[in-house]
This record gives sequence, structure tokens and C-alpha cells, in this order.
Amino acid sequence: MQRDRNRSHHPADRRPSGRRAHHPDLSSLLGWKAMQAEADIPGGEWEKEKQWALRMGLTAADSIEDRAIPTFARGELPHYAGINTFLKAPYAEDVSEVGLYDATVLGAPFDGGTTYRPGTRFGPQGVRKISALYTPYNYEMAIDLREQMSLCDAGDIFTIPGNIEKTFDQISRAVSHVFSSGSMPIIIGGDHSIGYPCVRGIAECTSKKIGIVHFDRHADIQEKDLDERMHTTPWFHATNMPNVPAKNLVQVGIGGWQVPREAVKVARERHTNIITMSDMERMGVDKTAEMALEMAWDGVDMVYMSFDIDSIDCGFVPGTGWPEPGGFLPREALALAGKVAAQGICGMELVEVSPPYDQSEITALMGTRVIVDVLGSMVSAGVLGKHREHIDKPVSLPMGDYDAATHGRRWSTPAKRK
Ligand SMILES: [Mn+2]
Repeated sequence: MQRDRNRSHHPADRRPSGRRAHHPDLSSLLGWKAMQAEADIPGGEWEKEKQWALRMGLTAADSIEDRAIPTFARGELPHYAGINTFLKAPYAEDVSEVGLYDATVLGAPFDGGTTYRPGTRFGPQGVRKISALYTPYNYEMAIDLREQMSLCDAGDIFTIPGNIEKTFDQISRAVSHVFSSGSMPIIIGGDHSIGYPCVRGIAECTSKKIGIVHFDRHADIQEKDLDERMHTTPWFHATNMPNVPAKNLVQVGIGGWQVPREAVKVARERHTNIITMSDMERMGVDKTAEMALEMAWDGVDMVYMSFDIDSIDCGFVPGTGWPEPGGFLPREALALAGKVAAQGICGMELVEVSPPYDQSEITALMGTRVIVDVLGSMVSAGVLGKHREHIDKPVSLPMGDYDAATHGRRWSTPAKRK
């Protein structure tokens, strides 16, 4: 019978004194250490958020015993409710305010560079939606993003469907604005064509050199594809910029049957660094990260991270533009991204999440994990914001001359009923 099968027949378990004869020393486990470390994380921001929610969303009905619950859902809870920004971070509707935050999430909803499956224009919204599942606390890292950093979501860049060059200009402009403010840009794509304008947006704000760690199954470094710049071409154009040396481009996870020979030729000619999936498997995660960091940081001042979700085995990320089996296991990818981030990055992009091809939002969830793990790792290592000292050519972009004092706040103006 079911019950009997589950009952232990070990003699130790039948002793009345206890279930185990020898209790293992749990204090050697990371789990034990993390449990103790949680006590040292402050909780003041969470208390403040609850107070804020009551002010924004009214106090709750009398029958609600927990008086921290508001009438209208505001802030983190409940996870299924609300109007989602990434991780329910404040929406920086006025982008002149992004500089007030350590990091800024911005969407680049564009799939005009796609050469197979489209749909990544819905990537930013897909990632935002499932990101609501997360709390800002990570048990194993013993960090709480809400307490230890500030984050905003600036919404999406106005991309131009069907026009890749105009879209590139918009993306570079948006990224350069965020980067110049000192806030670290986290760009959610979008297909991988956005890699070029994202790096360009950063590169034009500094005279310093930038290395790139690129996680992908694909090399993405040919000059053109189907006669245009596409999602297979970002690194050719990025490494044409004088302060983005090709020798500091490290491409991790490359392999399989979808790497065009034109790309390999360019990689060979420009002396980029390719670490294949098999290399990673042979060396292990730690050695791979160490080698990638050594090459990316060699003689540069900042490193940018480009994470293509298709670097992970397509069994885990079906919602992507060019699925390829044989990729990273999720825990390998997260460990690698975390280790690269711990050295400090000046910005990152997460690309190729295509919600129309996704199942149960698992691809978007994986993308969310990459971003929060990167932030957690940076907070843990104390490197968030370290790149700021290298912003020596910040841009200052004009805003429109709309004056809220005389015009009110668009059609939702609270001044009076029409
Ligand atoms: Mn790819």
C-alpha cells in the first residue's frame, strides 16, 4: 500500500529519540550560510513600499486583517496583478529622470532584422509580464535588489517597423541618453540586430575602449545577410567603431549548424575570440568565465554584455528566432552571466525572446532570470555604477517644449472634467 511504501524501514528512524542518528553539519552548506546572511539585509525599502502603496492605493476594506494591503494593487503584490514594468520597477515616463536610478530597463521592440522566425518585437512586453513573478530577493546570493540598488523602467524605444536603419538611429539615441545619465542601460530586444546600435549608443559617449562578452549559438559577425544589416551582423558593425576592438569581442557558446561561413571568415580575419559550447563543457563554467573575462577586459576600460537567449538549449527556450539544440543548460548560462557581471559591465542587452513562439512564458522567464541574476551578481560584488567614471563624452539631447504647467498632463489631465 502507498503508505507502507513511504514509511522508512531504517532502524534509526524507529528510535523514539529522533529520526537520525548522526545530524550532518549543515553550517558547511551554502544554504545555511545564505539563511544566516538574510538577517543582515536591510528591509527599510520594503516597509517604505508598503506605506507608499497605502497612500497610492487607499487602505483596505475593514475585513482585511493585514493592514499593509491596499485597496488598489500597487507595487510588488499580488504578483498576478498590476500594470507591469520590469520587476514592477517605477516607470520613468519622463526619461529625463533615468539618471536618478542605478540601472534603467528599456525595451527595443524590433524584429525587422530577423531572418527566420519573427515576434521579438513582443519581447520587451513578454519579459516585463513574466518578470512580475519575481521578488527582488535572491536567497542564494543573499541580496535584495529593492534594498540595495535602484531600478526604473523607461518603457520602449519608438522603433520604426520595416526600417532597420532608422530604428538603429532611434536605439543608439535612446541608449546614449540613458548611458550619459550614469544609469546602466539594460536593453530588452528585439532581435539581435539591436546589438550594433546599442553598443554604438554607449561607444559615442566615451573616448574609452569597450570589450564585449557575447553569449550565443551564432557568431553574428558577417557584414550583411540577405543584402542588409540583419540580426546576423551586429558585431561586424560594432567592431568597426574605433573604440570597440574586435580582439575584445568574446563569443561564448558558439556552435551547431547555424553559423554561416562568412561569419567565421570575419571572426578569423578580425581575431575575435570564440569559445564553443564544447570548449565550455570541457573547461567548466569557472574556467570559461575566467578566460572570457581575461580576453574581453584585455586593454579596455568597460565591458558590455550581449545575451542571446538562444545560447541556451532550445528545449528550454522554444520562444526564440533561431532555435538550436545543444546549447547551455540554464544553470550554466546563469552562472556564466553572473560571473561575467561580477567583474562589472557598462550595460547589457537581452535579445531574441519571441513570445509568439513561446510556451508557458518559459523563454521570457529565462530572459528575466538572466537580467536579475546579472543585477544580483553586480550588487553582490559591489560593481554597479563602476563604469560611470569612463563617461567622458555624455550626450545631451533636446526634449520637446511641452509645458505641463500650461498644457496640463495629456488627455488624462486631472485638472477638471471636460
Ligand atoms: Mn543567436
